[in-house]
Amino acid sequence: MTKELIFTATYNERDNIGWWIQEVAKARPSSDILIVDDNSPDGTGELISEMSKEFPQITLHSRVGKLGLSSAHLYALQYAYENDYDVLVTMDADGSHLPSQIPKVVGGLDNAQFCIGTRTHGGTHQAKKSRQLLSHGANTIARVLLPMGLTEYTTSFRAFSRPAMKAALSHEYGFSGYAFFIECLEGMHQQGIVMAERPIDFLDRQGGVSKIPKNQIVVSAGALTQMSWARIRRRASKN
Ligand SMILES: Nc1nc2c(ncn2[C@@H]2O[C@H](COP(=O)(O)OP(=O)(O)O)[C@@H](O)[C@H]2O)c(=O)[nH]1
Ligand SMILES: [Mg+2]
Repeated sequence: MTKELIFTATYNERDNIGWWIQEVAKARPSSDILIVDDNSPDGTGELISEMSKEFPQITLHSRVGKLGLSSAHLYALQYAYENDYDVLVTMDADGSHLPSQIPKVVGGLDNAQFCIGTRTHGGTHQAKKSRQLLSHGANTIARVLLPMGLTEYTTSFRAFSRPAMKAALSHEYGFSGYAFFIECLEGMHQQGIVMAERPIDFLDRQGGVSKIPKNQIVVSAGALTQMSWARIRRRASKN
């Protein structure tokens, strides 16, 4: 039987995490759940601890403070790899990603080693217009600067097989924040990981507010340019 781990990171998600846990348990009753909480001041960690009595499949990793999303995702990759999980699913806990669509994203691993949920090609982007424009812009630039056969680069709704986990972990990261999610793809692409996409619906967060600093948009644009240059330099040094 496939050993699967569903992961999310939380910072002040008390309004959403109860729903998320229940929906994940409904969609994937025999999968384990890992949550990395950064000592959320709103008591998200306490609520998760309380709910883990009803849902023993939950492992809560509480960190001392807000250490950021990229280090939480790297922790999950390491945890899944070291604990012999066959599949790792990563997603947001705020209601933007639907746990009912986990089977769809994992289904992409039938013919690939990694699958990302896409908001185009049959997927939908139902968040507010400004956010739709932002991710459309970022993904269009990424397709041009870092082509790898994907339409989606930025969403964190992803499924990793073991070879994909290993490849993502062995990459040396230079960026954090949103750029980390693009760099993770670039790292796997460089190592020849076969990638697929499956359509997903992306909704506005249910409750609470976004924690990603707005300057991440500029940082990510710079990161994309640097990754693209690095590709060109690698190609030139091979010839
Ligand atoms: N552990 C942890 N989780 C975080 C941090 N920043 C964001 N998150 C979580 O990561 C997910 C995505 O963050 P969100 O604020 O919704 O970003 P946005 O959707 O890009 O606006 C949510 O589940 C957040 O609770 C962080 O610094 N640490
Ligand atoms: Mg969000």
